[in-house]
Amino acid sequence: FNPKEVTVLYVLGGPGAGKGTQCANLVRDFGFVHLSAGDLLRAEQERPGSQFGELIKTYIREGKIVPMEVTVALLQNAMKASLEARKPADHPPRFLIDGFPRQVDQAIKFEEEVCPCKFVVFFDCPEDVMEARLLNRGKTSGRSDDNIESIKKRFKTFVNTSMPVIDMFAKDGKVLSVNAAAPVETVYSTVKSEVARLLK
Ligand code: UP5
Ligand code: MG
Repeated sequence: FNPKEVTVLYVLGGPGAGKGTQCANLVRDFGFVHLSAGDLLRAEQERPGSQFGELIKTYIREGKIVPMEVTVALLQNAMKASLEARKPADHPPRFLIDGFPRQVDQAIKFEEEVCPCKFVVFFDCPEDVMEARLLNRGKTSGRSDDNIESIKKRFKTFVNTSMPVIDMFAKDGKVLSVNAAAPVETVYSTVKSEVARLLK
């Protein structure tokens, strides 16, 4: 596909910052297609015959970043499939890439070889708030990484490896930073008005 004809936003933030929750709101109001890299990896892990199933399982439980060849291919396939399924009357193609890129080299590869982003939405949230949310979600989520051991590892990876991605885009003035510790509706009212403004 032609990158000039699609709009991509990266939705970033620590584990449990509320990326998925806020993406659902943006889908409803702006007609984005939501692609969560974590969801795509979990689906690939479950897919019978996947050669990456075991690898993904281990990386997710350990809070480590899956080699980008796997993630970029899953994202690219999902973008292509979504574009092929479009009807002419649909919204112009807009994607929320949720939870990716998580490492500077991934960002550079995606920007150069797939599609540069228009801007980054960064959900900024203190660790104690994220930890409480994830432990609470863990009671029902069935996610293998919603336990205190995995959560601590995810936080470490976020600080050491993923924050530099946000810092890199911030140097180019491409980051919309939102306080994600507030209630869902408060966070979203800021996101909604700022995204509407920045999409223009
Ligand atoms: N909640 C949300 N917002 C709230 C608010 N404002 N107030 C109160 N509660 C709020 O929310 C988490 C929980 O908090 C929910 O219960 C929600 O109701 C509540 P959610 O919207 O799910 O937060 P999100 O930021 O999406 O959290 P998630 O756990 O999905 O973030 P992660 O970044 O940890 O998970 P992801 O699925 O992106 O990745 C998982 C793993 O996959 C990674 O650790 C890694 O191993 C692997 N991965 C890669 O290797 N590469 C990738 O590119 C992507 C993932
Ligand atoms: Mg999520």
